[in-house]
Amino acid sequence: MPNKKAGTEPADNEKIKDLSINTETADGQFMTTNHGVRINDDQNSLKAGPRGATLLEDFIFREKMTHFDHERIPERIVHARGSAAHGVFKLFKPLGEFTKAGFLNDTEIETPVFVRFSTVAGSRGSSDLARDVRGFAVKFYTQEGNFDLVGNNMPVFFIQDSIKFPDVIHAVKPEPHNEIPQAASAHDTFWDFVSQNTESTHMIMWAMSDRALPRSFRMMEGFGVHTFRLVNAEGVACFVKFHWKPLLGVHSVAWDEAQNISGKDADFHRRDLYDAIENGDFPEWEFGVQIVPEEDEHKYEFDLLDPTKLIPEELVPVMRIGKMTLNRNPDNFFAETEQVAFHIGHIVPGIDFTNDPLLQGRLFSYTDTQLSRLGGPNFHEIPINRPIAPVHNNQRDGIHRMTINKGKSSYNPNTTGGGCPFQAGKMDGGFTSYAEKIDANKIRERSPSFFDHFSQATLFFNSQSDPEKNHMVDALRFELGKVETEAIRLRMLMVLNQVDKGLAAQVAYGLGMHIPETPELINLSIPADADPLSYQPVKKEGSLTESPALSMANTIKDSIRTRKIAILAADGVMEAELTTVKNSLLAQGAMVDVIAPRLGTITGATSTQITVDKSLLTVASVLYDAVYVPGGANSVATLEAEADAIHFLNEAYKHCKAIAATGDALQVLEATYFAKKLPEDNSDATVMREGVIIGTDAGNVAKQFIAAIAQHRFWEREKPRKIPA
Ligand code: HDD
Repeated sequence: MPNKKAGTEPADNEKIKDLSINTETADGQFMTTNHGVRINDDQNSLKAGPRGATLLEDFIFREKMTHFDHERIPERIVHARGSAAHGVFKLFKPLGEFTKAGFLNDTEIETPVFVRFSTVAGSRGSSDLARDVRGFAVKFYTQEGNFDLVGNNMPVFFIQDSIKFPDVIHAVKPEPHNEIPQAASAHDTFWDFVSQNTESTHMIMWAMSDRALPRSFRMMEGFGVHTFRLVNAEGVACFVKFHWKPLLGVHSVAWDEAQNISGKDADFHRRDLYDAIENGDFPEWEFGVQIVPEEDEHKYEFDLLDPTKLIPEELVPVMRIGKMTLNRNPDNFFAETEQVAFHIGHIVPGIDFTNDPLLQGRLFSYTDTQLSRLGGPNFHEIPINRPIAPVHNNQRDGIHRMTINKGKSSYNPNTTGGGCPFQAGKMDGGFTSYAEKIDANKIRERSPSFFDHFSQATLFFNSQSDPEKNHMVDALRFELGKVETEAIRLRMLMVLNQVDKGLAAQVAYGLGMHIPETPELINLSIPADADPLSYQPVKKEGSLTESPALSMANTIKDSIRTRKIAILAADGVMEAELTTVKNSLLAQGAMVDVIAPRLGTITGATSTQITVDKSLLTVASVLYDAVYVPGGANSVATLEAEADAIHFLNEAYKHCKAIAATGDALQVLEATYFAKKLPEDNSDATVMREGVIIGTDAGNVAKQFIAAIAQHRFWEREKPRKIPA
């Protein structure tokens, strides 16, 4: 079946619908057993008299209960907590020079996609806001079969060889004796592992950065991590790294905020994705590639096959070639989000693997895990996993087989089935592996080109803005502060000292510790009898000391689309001010909630009834990007005396969000802890300082407020003007 052409209704994996039943439109249908027998009462079990024992004969009860008892399947061993959406991928720059993959050549087709975002360490029911890597897995249903890009929101990984994967995951998961802590790396076993496994150092820098606390899945970058290969129609190959660039920019929340959100709304990211799609604010990413010609394989001071290294965008720019739009929420969480099975080995002709030892091991793990998670070898028949390309082969039977293969031929070669299915030659689009030349000894060893564990960790740290660096220091103080074994903390300080002496010193200060005078180089990959210095990277031409692309401070900050803004109001609010600011925000695509001490409506100063969206009790400032307080004597008096409203504002200030007030609402701000940090100029002019906007002209305030929200956060006020909240 061809992919849908642009201009028709959103492309879709139509086969998903084959078995679907819409409970909302199944009007007039009788309730039945799973075998089609109409049920006349499913609320009372069959009993020996109204007060008697339940009878074993009750097949209606037994069937309902048995199905229920088996409703849960094992959660994913990692990435258990996830949220997903359907969408489309549209190419705008054909890549024929580099790959023959059809979906990367034809700008006319819309390729359906299904994307699942996730955290890594937590269980299915854990909070979205854990400090963690985020999974970013994309299934492209291309005409030539499914291509799964199973990536993360960070471009590197903790380990270089997948044989270590069980170790790093055991270390980060809750400790086995007491199953504590949930969805958190801040504990002994994780840092014990990391401090002895210095190849993790670069990834640790990312995990301790704000990237680990996304504001939204819609505001995260995605990375394929490994270096893959592209192969063109002539059989010429090049190396490639895949990127997703969010059109809303890359934004994060503060750590204190993240912890609060986990309590106030553990589904914050899931809800955000779902709501945005329901509102028609379809999340969008551009798809990018970094191409490295084969002959440049050894040009860089890092090894392209080493998954703990990135290719700085300043060295190899990201070429944007297409756009992905997520435009439909799943109909059923279990059927789609839970049962989707991604696999790094699902590739299509024109894309191929490299010898990255992390990638190679993943090729085994993904099918293996689905066998136990989804119960057998036929998980490709689950609707969400079915390709839109036709499937014909001689695989048969097994648990949960859905396909009914007709005829007697299930082997190749055959004449009983007319020789079908035929193997596809090269001209028919048959997949052929890239003919890489291999001539090697079998060994269990790491290439010395993988031994530099610190240069890019330092590059990442150096590339951050001051607030981002401060957050990393705080994150490390927090995480290591939770580590109970002093020797582990000490070892980590020695590791950090090799990344940046200032960073290590600041973390050490927070921990009340000293870094040993002569830190040893801990690097278990280097042979024990070798001189560590002999494994330091040789600086090559073009080596960088900073990569601005790595800092979120340099992200796009030009829009407030889909940002959530709170308006605090009570009876007596000045409707004109509220409406002016609210309408200006809505016109820019923001989402606005009027929040009052109670639900229902409030009565404005000129008696208008204003609908209240949320009560102060059910929300918190951590669930919003900015807050505005309109004037009006009674409203101001109520809010001034309302502890939850003052707390709301204090928290918004503490988390560096934009805050606006018009007219006499300045009085409400004066009841906060940050009052004395407000601009002194109290004249009619609209004043904006570090994201706090005060003025009498609601139109002017709205304009400046919008500019401030687009900046996302005013991190520069965080350290010098810290307040309690
Ligand atoms: Fe993995 C799931 C991403 C290394 C083994 N992985 C999984 C998911 C993502 C990633 C996004 C969730 C897919 C979904 O939403 O269903 N994994 C990565 C990245 C890695 C990585 C970016 C490094 C570059 N993974 C990795 C290694 C192994 C695994 C080295 C084992 C050798 N990953 C798995 C798994 C999972 C998985 C156990 C659990 C559930 C699943 O596969 O379907 O097989």
